[in-house]
Amino acid sequence: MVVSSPSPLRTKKTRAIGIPIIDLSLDPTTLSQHMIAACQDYGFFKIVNHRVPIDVISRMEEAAHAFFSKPANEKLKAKANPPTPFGYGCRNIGFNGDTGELEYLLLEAKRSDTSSFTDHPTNFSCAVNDYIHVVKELTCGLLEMLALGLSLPDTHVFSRFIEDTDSDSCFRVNHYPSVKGQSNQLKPTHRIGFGEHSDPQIFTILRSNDVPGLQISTVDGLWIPVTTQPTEFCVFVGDALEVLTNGRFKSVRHRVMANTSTKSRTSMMYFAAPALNEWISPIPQMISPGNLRLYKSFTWNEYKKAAYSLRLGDQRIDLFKCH
Ligand code: GA4
Repeated sequence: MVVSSPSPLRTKKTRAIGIPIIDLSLDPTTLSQHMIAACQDYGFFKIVNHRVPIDVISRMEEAAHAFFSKPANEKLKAKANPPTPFGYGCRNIGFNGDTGELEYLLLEAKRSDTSSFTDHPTNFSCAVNDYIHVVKELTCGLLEMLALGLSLPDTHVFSRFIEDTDSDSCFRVNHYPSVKGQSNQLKPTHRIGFGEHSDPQIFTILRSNDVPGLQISTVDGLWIPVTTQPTEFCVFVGDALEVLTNGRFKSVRHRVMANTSTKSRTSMMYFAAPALNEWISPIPQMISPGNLRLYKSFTWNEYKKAAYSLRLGDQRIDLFKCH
C-alpha cells in the first residue's frame, strides 16, 4: 500500500491509492478541503500534528495496560450484571451473538465512573477523563473544520451535538491478545478480532499501539490494512454524519483481524455521539434538486435501539433511507 502525504486528493479521473494522512498544521482552507475529500472518498483519514499532549495519551495507555494485565476474575468484577453494553467485556460484542478475539472496556463519556475497575480508581478515572477531554476538543475542532469547508453558515452545526452536556458519546479500550500458536479450526490470519461494521455515531477517533489488525473497506469493497504510528490518530465517519451530510460523507466499514503478532494490540476509541433526544436529519444545505433527500429524520435514541437490535455487520442505516 502506498501512503501519500499530506493527502491523496482525488480528481475526477484519478483514483487515490493510499489512505489519506492529513496534517493539521496546514492552513484552514487547504486542511478543510483535504478532510472533505477524505470523508467523501474513504469516510476515513489519519491525522498528524494534532497537538494532543503526549502525557495524556501515555497515562491512558498505561492505565489500560494495568487494567488488562489483571487476572481474569479481577477484570470480571467490572462486567455489568444484568448485561448493559458498558463495563468489561470478553469476546461478546453487543447482545445478538457477535463475538471476536478481544476483551474490552466500554464507558459512557459523561459518566466514566471507574471506581469498581481498578486498585487506583482515582488514577484510572483521571486518566480516562483527561483523555476524553482532549479527544473531545480534537473532535469538535475537526467537525468545525468540515463545516467551514462545506461553507455551512453555522460552523458548529456538527460539533454542537458533541459539546452538549447530554451527549451520548462513549469511550472504548480494546485489547486483542495474541492468537499466535493457538489451535482453532480457522487459520490465525482468518480469525476476527472485531467484525466488519460501521460506527453508528458521528465521528470516531482511534488511537492504537503499533500492532496491526485494523482494516478499512474502500467504496469498491476492497479491504485495506491500516498501520498507525504513535504520532497519529485515525478518524472514522460514522452513520450519523453520513445522514447529516445526506450521504455526501460515507460511514466507513472497518474490521480488526485477530492479532497474529507476538505482542498485544491495544486501541482506544472515542465515539462522538449526539444526546439521546437529538434529531438526526440531513442538513438543509445538503439537499438540492440534484441531491435529493436520502434519509428520514430520527432521534439518536431510535438509531441506537435499531443498532442494538441488529447484528454488528448489519447495514442499519438502510432502515432510515427515504425510498
Ligand atoms: C460499534 C461501535 C462501538 O464500538 C459501539 C459498538 C456496540 C457495542 O459493542 O456494544 C455495537 C456496535 C458498536 C454496533 C451494533 C451493535 C452495537 C455492538 C452491536 C452489535 C459501542 C457502538 O456504539 O456500536
